[in-house]
Amino acid sequence: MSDGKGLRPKGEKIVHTMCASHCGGACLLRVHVKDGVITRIETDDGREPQLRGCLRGRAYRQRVYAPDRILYPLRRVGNRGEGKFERISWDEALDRTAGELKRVRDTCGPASIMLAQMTGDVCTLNNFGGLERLLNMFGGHTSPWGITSFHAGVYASLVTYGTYFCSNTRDDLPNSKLIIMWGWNPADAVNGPNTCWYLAKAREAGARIVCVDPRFTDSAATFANQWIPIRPGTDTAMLLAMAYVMVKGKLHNQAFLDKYTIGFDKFRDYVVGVSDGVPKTPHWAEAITGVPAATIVHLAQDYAMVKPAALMTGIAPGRTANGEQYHRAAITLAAMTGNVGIHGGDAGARAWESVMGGFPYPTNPMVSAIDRAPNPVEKAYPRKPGPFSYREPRVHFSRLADAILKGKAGGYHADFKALVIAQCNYLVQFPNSNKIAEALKSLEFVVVEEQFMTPTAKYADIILPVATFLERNDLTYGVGSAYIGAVNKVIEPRGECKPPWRIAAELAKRMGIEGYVDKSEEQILEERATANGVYDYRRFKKKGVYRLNMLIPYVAFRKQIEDLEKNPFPTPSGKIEIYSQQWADLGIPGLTAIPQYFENKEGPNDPLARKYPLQLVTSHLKRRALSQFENIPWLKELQHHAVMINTHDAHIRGIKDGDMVRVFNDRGTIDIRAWVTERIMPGVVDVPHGAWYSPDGRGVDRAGCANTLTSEEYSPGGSFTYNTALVEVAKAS
Ligand SMILES: Nc1nc2c(c(=O)[nH]1)N[C@H]1C(S)=C(S)[C@@H](COP(=O)(O)OP(=O)(O)OC[C@H]3O[C@@H](n4cnc5c(=O)[nH]c(N)nc54)[C@H](O)[C@@H]3O)O[C@H]1N2
Ligand SMILES: Nc1nc2c(c(=O)[nH]1)N[C@H]1C(S)=C(S)[C@@H](COP(=O)(O)OP(=O)(O)OC[C@H]3O[C@@H](n4cnc5c(=O)[nH]c(N)nc54)[C@H](O)[C@@H]3O)O[C@H]1N2
Ligand code: SF4
Ligand SMILES: [Mo]
Repeated sequence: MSDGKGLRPKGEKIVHTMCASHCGGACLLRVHVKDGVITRIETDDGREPQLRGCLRGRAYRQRVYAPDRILYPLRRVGNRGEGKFERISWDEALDRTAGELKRVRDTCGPASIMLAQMTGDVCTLNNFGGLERLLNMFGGHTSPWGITSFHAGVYASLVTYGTYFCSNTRDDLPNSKLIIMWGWNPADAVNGPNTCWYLAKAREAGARIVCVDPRFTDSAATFANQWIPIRPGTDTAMLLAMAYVMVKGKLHNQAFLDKYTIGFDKFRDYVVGVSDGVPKTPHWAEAITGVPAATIVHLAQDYAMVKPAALMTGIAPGRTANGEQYHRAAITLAAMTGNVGIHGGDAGARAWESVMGGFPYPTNPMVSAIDRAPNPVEKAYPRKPGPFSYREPRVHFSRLADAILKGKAGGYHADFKALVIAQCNYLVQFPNSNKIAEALKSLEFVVVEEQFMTPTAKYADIILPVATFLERNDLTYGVGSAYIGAVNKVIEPRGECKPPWRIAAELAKRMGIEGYVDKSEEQILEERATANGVYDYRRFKKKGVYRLNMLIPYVAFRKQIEDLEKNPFPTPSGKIEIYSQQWADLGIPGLTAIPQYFENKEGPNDPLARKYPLQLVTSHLKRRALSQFENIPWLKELQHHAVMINTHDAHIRGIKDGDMVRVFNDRGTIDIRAWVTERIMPGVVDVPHGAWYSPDGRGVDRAGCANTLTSEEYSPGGSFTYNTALVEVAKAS
């Protein structure tokens, strides 16, 4: 029955809200509610471009009413990981949590309390910061460092451009004549709400679209004229060879480089081999990347000569062992071709959320409050030098398990006793799940804020039940698009669930913290919204969205390019730093002053490749958002969780499409279905991450969780290396 013209069952109302799911799409949801129950979910059907929700958002009803939803506070009664819990009251759960944290703080010191907090939903209030502030006011804690998604992208952008607000809005894509989707797959891994819409428009307008990716992705299948498969972790080599072609053919934009950049001469010397005797020729790159030299030459020529051109670099190639070099090399090419700061161009830098460049978007009030409640554990330490600045002592997020297991004996600054986990499926989403499971078993106290009995939650002593975004108020924003979304409470929280910020506020009371919050939720949100340009808050809440008034697409660095004198780049030199003195000064091996290629450990030339000959990538799956939605039946029907393996690699291992196979290395073994296909290049396999780790007691993860196989090594700059790992695949016995 249509709902639009009042044709809806009696007593049913439609509430507009913005989907705040972790994919970052921020689409409009029109939620039908009858008698306090969600009956169905539709999406935007208004004017184009619509903020049209995907199947995950439209299936959110199943997430809210899922049978495995955690509705009450729980206390563990079985062993850690066993999943046996009993219901307790909020009073008991909060008292126990506050009591245990106090005990650890008073007996072992606040540094023994670790916080593992992630995104949950892309929201302003119920997001990062709430617990950080709480624990800071409590006496401090150990914070992790490292951004799971785009650490390399952010760091490279900060060093080279002085900011990570580097992207044009997506509505600028149709102005491009050439779009290079480099490890960028917005048709699967949502990258802003209307990205594919604008890619389609660009294609209709005649743009040539090329995809550089080990996989023939849905983005490639839908939009690309050409697919260039490349070995994971070798992108820098191909980018350098493209620079070589441009330099040798004098195709680069020297005037642009002279005016807006520093250090191109040193980069050129490295590229042509003056400084190290190795010219970075297309043949040199072919041997490393697997991309034919002629293909590299053609792409370099096209990128240099077709104007304007957008090098849309994804962040996945940055999640590799030397990921920051890839981002720096890509930015350098964008400068060499003069595509920075113009319509239809792109600065070649990317950090998933930072495409909001230049737009006000509502930051978490708690985060801004953190500066007013600094972490006492970190107070005595100086800020780290360089643009990625934080205070020690911290532990890289991928090493929390190692730190928990080894403590001071392993050179860490404390022995860790308690872990607070919030909006995070730590065991599933972080590298080396088997080791994380071991670490979680060893702790004295683990509290988890959850909506579901995830593998991580099974290791909790106390589980605090969290309301979904359909059961609470908040603000959200679209990646790469100029609007702010109202997250409206559509129904009352189920059971005894509470929004995360409420849980933090109630914990504060039990922990003896005063002044944690001094405003109502509504006050906080209205203030944030109006401070970000929403002039009619009531109307905004009703419509669910506030579109910022933009007459033309936003172009990052337009001001710098139009008038550099008045608007220098926010770098030390005021220019784009192809040569970075900041990195030279840090003296960290791998963070070189100019972009350089380094061969990754766990790459095809590693001796380990004799034992584990296949390179693993771990993509973001269309039907999940990270590990969320994994338990939703409607979505499970849409897509198998399977390892993509090339027909040739499968054939020599006797594997047929649909077979159960074992993917393994020294870190672990998973059972998973095989997807035998030409859509992935030989030598590479893809296990999409997010399956709920489920070890069988004999060392085999039956769920096929990618992080059972990934490495806790991080790149020189601190990027996670989810896409650098070697594995072997065999038929499951
Ligand atoms: N549906 C859906 N959308 C999402 C998410 C989700 O889980 N599901 N997650 C959201 C989040 S939090 C984030 S951070 C973003 C992540 O977005 P991305 O990081 O862009 O997503 P990925 O799928 O990891 O990678 C994109 C492509 O890079 C390729 N790739 C991997 N390694 C390499 C490499 O070394 N070189 C090259 N050239 N290509 C490589 C993969 O094959 C893949 O096709 O997506 C967001 N959107
Ligand atoms: N191998 C591999 N691993 C990866 C990646 C990869 O590319 N490869 N990508 C990484 C990236 S980019 C990211 S961002 C991280 C994400 O890592 P996580 O943020 O840990 O991943 P999520 O699956 O979103 O887990 C959030 C959990 O919090 C719970 N939760 C608690 N409170 C809330 C709430 O208020 N709202 C919601 N919606 N959920 C809540 C959810 O039920 C869910 O279990 O994973 C990283 N892991
Ligand atoms: S694309 Fe993301 S934000 Fe949009 S409806 Fe789907 S899950 Fe929600
Ligand atoms: Mo992410």
